[in-house]
Amino acid sequence: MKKKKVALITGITGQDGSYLAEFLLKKGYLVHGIKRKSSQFNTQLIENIYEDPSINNRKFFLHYGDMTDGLTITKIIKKVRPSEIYNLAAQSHVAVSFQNPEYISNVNSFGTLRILESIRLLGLENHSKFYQASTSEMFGDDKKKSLNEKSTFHPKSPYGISKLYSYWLTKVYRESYNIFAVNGILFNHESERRGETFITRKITKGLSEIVCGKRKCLYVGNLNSKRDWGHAEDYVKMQWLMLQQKNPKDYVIATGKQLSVKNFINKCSNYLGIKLNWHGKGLKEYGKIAKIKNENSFLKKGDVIIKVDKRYFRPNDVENLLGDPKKAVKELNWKPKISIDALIKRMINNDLKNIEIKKNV
Ligand code: NAP
Ligand code: F7E
Repeated sequence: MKKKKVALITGITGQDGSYLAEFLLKKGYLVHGIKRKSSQFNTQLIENIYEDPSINNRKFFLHYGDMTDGLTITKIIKKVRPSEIYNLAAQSHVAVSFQNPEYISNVNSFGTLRILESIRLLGLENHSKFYQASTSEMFGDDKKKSLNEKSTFHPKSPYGISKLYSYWLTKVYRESYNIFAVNGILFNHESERRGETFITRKITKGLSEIVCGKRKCLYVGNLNSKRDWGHAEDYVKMQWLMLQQKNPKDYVIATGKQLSVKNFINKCSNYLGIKLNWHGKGLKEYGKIAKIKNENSFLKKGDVIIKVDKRYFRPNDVENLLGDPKKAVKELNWKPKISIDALIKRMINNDLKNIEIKKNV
C-alpha cells in the first residue's frame, strides 16, 4: 500500500491555512496543523474539518504551538516527520506591524528560522520539503512596472522586512543545506474567510451592513492605493504545486491586474445596487449615493456612506502593487479561476448571509 503523504501547516487557523488544509485532505494527505492557545476559540475556519467524523482524528491533527516557541516547534516536527511543511503562520497585518515591530519579527522572521533549523537538526533535509509564505510587500512600490521574481526589494513596513528575512533564509537554507525550500511570493489574495480588518473584507462586510441597516457609514484610509487581488482558493493550490516540482524554485503568484481601493468600493456598491459619486479630496473625500436600486427606510439617494479617516493611514504605505506571474504561468500552468467580480460576489453574499443568520438567532 502506498504510504500517505504527511503535511504540517503552521497558521492553519488563518485564511490560507484553512483552504490549504481542505485542499490537501482532498488530495489524500494526513494533515497536521499548529494552532496557538487563545482565550477564545480561534478555530472557526477549520471547524468544518474538525467536526467531520470521516476526517477528524484519522486524517487531521492539531497541535498547540507558537512560532515564538522553538522547542515546541522542534518537538512537533520531530513527532510528525512531515514530508511537506507549509509555513503560513504570521502576524500578517501590515498596519499593525508598525505598532508591534519586535513581536512581528519574532514570529515572522525567527519563526521561519526555528522551522528551518529544526529540519536541519532533526536530519530531515532530504525528507521535509518547505514552503515559505513570502509576499509582494517585500517589493515596496518604487517601480513603474509589474513585479516578478527578478524585481528588487524595497520593503516599506516592519512586516515587509520581517518577511524579507524569511525569504532570504529560505534561499540560504536551500543553497547551503540542500533542503527543498521555496518561496511563494504571493500578491494579495482574499476570500470570504479574509480577516475583517483587511480592506477587501472591511468593505464587503461594511457595505453589506449598510444595506441591511446595521451601520450608517464606513470609514477607510488610503483610497488611491492599488492592489493585485486574487482569491485564496486559487492561490493555495499553487503553494502545493511549488512543492511538487522537480527542483525547488521561487514563484510570483498574482493575477496581473490591479484595482484601486476606491474602485473596489465602486464594484462592491454596484453589486449591491448602489451607484456612488465621489466628492472632496484627501482626508475630506467621501462617497455619496447617486442612485440606488432599492431605496428603503434606512438608505436613500444622497446618503454619505463612505468617509476617509486618518486613523486608517499607515506611517508608510505601499501604494502600487501589480504582479507579473509569467514564470508561474509558463512553468506551473498557473491560471486563476476566480475573477475579481466573482471574488466580490462570493464575499458579499457570504457577508449578507452572516447578517441574515445573526438576525434569525
Ligand atoms: P492570516 O489569516 O492572518 O493567518 C495567519 C495565521 O498565523 C493564523 O492562523 C494565526 O493564528 C497564525 N499566527 C499568528 N501569530 C502566530 C504565532 N505567534 N504562532 C503561531 N501561529 C500564529 O493570514 P493569511 O492571509 O492566511 O496568510 C497566510 C500567510 O501568507 C501569512 O504568512 C501571510 O503573511 C502570507 N501572505 C498573505 C497574503 C494575503 O494576501 N493573504 C499575501 C502574501 C503573503 P490565529 O488564528 O491564532 O491568529
Ligand atoms: O491593505 C489600504 C491600505 O490591509 C491594502 C496582507 O495579507 O497583503 C495584505 O497586506 C491597501 C493598503 O492589505 C484601509 O493602506 C485603505 O494600501 O488589505 P490591506 P495589505 O497591506 O496589502 C499582503 C500581500 C500581505 O502579505 C499581508 O499579509 O488598502 N487601505 N483603507 C486600508 N487597509 C486597511 N486594512 N484598512 C483600511 O481602512
